[in-house]
Amino acid sequence: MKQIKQSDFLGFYNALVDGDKDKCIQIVQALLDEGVVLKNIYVDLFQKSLYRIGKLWDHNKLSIPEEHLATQIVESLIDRFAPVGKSNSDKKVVVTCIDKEYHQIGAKMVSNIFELNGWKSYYLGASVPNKEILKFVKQIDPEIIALSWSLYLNLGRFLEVVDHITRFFPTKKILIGGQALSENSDNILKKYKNVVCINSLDSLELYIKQKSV
Ligand code: B12
Repeated sequence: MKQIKQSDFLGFYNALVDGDKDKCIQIVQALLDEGVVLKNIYVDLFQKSLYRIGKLWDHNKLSIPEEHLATQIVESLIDRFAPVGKSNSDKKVVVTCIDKEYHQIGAKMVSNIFELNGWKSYYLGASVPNKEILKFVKQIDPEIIALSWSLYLNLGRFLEVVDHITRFFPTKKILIGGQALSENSDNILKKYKNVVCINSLDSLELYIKQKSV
């Protein structure tokens, strides 16, 4: 699989920090033309850049508007280069962020990875209230509910959603991913036999392929 060179990463990263959307588009298009797959673009270009930008922002080396601009550019690139017409099975997934969780880019990538693998994905984006998630799951009846959890402070709300889905839909799988998982919350989730924690798009793709056969 074709990898992204450090020089391409730096070119993209600098353009992103400068807010140069056109240059970002050109770089992504060129990489896709060279045969780099979308998953690598997501992780080795977008995610890597945003994690760096998060650090700069955290250390007050980047203003809030500059961070927001970079975030908006990345989101627009994900939409611009999204897979289309890939869904070819009756398998369904609902991908969502929980209430008060505004980090939606990871979830958007997850949704697109499902679509690239033929699934019908219902991507709901940021901050969906608990009872609305439950109603929607009842309406759509998906095989999987994928929850994205970035902000550790949302732990209480997050466990409430997991608890309710488990209680009302005990046969459904709940996939969980996002940066808050690394804070030892795997342990908290052990008691839920229907929950699968996944910490990378590579592992997600493997999991989807197993579920698709
Ligand atoms: C952009 C951003 C925002 C934007 C988000 C806008 C948007 N449209 O998404 C805004 C401005 C809203 C925001 C707000 C805040 N943010 Co913020 N934000 C970020 C930033 C810079 C990038 C996030 C991002 O998109 N990363 C790139 C994506 C691709 O990475 P990812 O989310 O990890 O997703 C990958 C994997 O985790 C996985 N994955 C994710 N979800 C799922 C789900 C499943 C099912 C699976 C299988 C996999 C999976 O797949 C993805 C691809 O590999 C990060 C920095 C960072 N380190 O990420 C901080 C960061 C996430 N934010 C943080 C904080 C603290 C906040 C605020 C509290 C700041 C404040 N004081 O107001 C608020 C909270 C808002 C809220 N209630 O949610 C912290 C979170 C710390 C923590 N873990 O608790 C971070 C880490 C910054 C930091 N260094 O401190 N933020």
